[in-house]
Amino acid sequence: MHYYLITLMILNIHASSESFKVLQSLRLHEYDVKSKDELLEAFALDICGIAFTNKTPSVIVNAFGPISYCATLIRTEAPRQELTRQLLACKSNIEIESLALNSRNLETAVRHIHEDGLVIIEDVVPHEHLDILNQKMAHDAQILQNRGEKGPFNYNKGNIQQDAPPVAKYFFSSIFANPIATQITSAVLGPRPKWTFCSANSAMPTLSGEKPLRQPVHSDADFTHPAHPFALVLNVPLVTTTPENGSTEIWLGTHSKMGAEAQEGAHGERASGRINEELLRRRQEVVPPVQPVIKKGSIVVRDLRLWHAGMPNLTADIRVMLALIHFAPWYRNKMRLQFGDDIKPILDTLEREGKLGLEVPVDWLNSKEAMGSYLDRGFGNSYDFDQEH
Ligand SMILES: O=C(O)CCC(=O)C(=O)O
Ligand SMILES: [Fe+2]
Repeated sequence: MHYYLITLMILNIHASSESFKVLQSLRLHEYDVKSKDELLEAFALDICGIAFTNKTPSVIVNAFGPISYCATLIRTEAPRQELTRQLLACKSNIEIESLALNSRNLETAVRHIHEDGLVIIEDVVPHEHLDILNQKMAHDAQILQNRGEKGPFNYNKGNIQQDAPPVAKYFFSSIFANPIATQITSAVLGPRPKWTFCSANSAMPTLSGEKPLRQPVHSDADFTHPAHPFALVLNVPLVTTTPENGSTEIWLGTHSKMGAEAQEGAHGERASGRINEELLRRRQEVVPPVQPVIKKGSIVVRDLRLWHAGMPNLTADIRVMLALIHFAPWYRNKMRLQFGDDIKPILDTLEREGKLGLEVPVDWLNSKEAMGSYLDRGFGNSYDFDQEH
């Protein structure tokens, strides 16, 4: 249909007034219009409309040529504005979703993960998706904070562990199965990393009358672990993070220096994985910690072993940061995700189209049930990231 309309439009654009009449008499279309300009506008509207009502990226990409060819023929203001809006919306979606790093950039990312234990990839997640998730999760964070002592807080009550709502409405593959993130984790950990942790940390605004509290510097790998990469955390802040709203303090290069012997606090305790103070003092003299500004739309890839600390949020707005973990394919961790079953077709489609690139062990719940239980999970250190020995 698209090609048919385009062909007719081209014939009509170039038709002389004589042959325009002949073309009309052939009744090749159903538009009831009088002038050539009106007819061309009708063709242009349908060509653009067909592209945008079919929401498949491949169709939209293929339609960019015809759209740019015929858009100038749309004279009415309302559809012109709608076309601009649709084009701007797919700018981020198509560019980002079909993106992969070239080999030089992938090498840079892999090098930084090996050398520093962390790399930040900017502009890889559409802001519209982050905004939708942020609205819901900031609201949920408040609910969890209100549980006080019984809530899933990490080290202190200013940092809440919380899952994203595990149903299709909030499952954006641009976030949860981001192709660039998977490209990087696969390059470091091996093909088809296992995604078995899907949660978030929320730095809460300091309550009135309370002191802003920071977490102790810690490693999330609070157990005896391999001395080579085995797990990478994907941190996706839902808003730009800064030292003011609690950007995580990170200690670059500490992932490969020491293991569990540097830590205090047994696994399972609320405050496990704390790095020994003397070791921190020594490391600070070599490479002091940093609290980077991380632009909204970025994904941070962090070695699970890296020393870091959640920091106080001094603003009035909650800072939610997703934390997904990809484990190496050979790593024998038994964790499984719990998702609502309306996410299954999304993952199946990604897999069928070769876009998933991950093993995703899931216990499927009825989606209603999933929405009823996702806020009842544990604090961060209650999860066991160790493997079978
Ligand atoms: O929220 C953050 O910035 C980091 C939190 C964290 O590291 C943790 O709770 O283990
Ligand atoms: Fe942590």
